[in-house]
Amino acid sequence: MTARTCILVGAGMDCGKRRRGCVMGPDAYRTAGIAETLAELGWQVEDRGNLDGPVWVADAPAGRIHAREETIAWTRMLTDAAGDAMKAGFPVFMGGDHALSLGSVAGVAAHAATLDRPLFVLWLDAHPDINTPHTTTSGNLHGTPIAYVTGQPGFDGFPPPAATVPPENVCFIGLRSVDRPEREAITARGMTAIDMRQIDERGIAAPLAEFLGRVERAGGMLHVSLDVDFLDPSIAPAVGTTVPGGATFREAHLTMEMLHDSGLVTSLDLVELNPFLDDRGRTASLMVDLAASLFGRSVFDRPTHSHS
Ligand code: HAR
Ligand code: MN
Ligand code: MN
Ligand code: MN
Repeated sequence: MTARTCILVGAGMDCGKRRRGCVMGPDAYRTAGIAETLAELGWQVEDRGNLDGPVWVADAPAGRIHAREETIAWTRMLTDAAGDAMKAGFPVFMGGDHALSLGSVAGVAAHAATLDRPLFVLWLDAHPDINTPHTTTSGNLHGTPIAYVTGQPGFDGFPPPAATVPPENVCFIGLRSVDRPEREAITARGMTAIDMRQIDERGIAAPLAEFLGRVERAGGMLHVSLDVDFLDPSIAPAVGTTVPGGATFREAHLTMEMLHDSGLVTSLDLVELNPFLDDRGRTASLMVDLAASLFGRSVFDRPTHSHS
């Protein structure tokens, strides 16, 4: 059997918010050994290097949305790169801040549409990132990718996504910082939202297994977007938007292990790592270890598809 191919795509996008440093993310993952780690797990690894972001583009006129033009340029580039990478294997988008998911998910959705398969998105994050350019109070576009990829209005000037993700195919896990318009959008659109209280009460495995069962019954593809702030800041300090009360080390690994066993995941974002804020590389290393769990690292072999 030939090894499956994992495509590393570096995208040091740093314009989705004001605080800088995510530009260093892709190289921090490489320094933490992401390619070697996945290769040891039996994957063929192809590192496509870092996308050349746009040369800085001025917003004219400067508006309340931060770096709108630069984000539009990155979104076009990432949409194309994601479509290409999906044809070649299992892409890992190494960010970069979460605004990269406007493009990564749009490109993955377009690819799924060509295969006539439904796309599901698992959003592992303290935040649902479902503001639109109209509802955002910060003006930071890293808080908007879910609105863009589900086809919400307000993204004037952005390329209209070739295919959108049905809102009911999105599952958030780890929520603990949600703006009022975001809460209203989640409820109105019937999206699955597992907040930290539910994880406290039910554990993380039960709600995740329910969602994976839905993906499987639909014959879906699954894109996973892992924001560093999904994790508790005590284990993952290298992010500009820490929120206390996040996923523990074992909750995060169990999530990745179950995702591996499901066999459903077809693409992954690793986003919001800001190496400038890290403590001797521990957050970068933890993110690589979590990717390893998703790509098959386990203490003992287990039967796959354990959720069904
Ligand atoms: N909801 C807030 C806003 O729109 C904060 C968004 C922060 N997002 C991230 N990524 N850090 O999840 O500005
Ligand atoms: Mn996010
Ligand atoms: Mn977040
Ligand atoms: Mn199964």
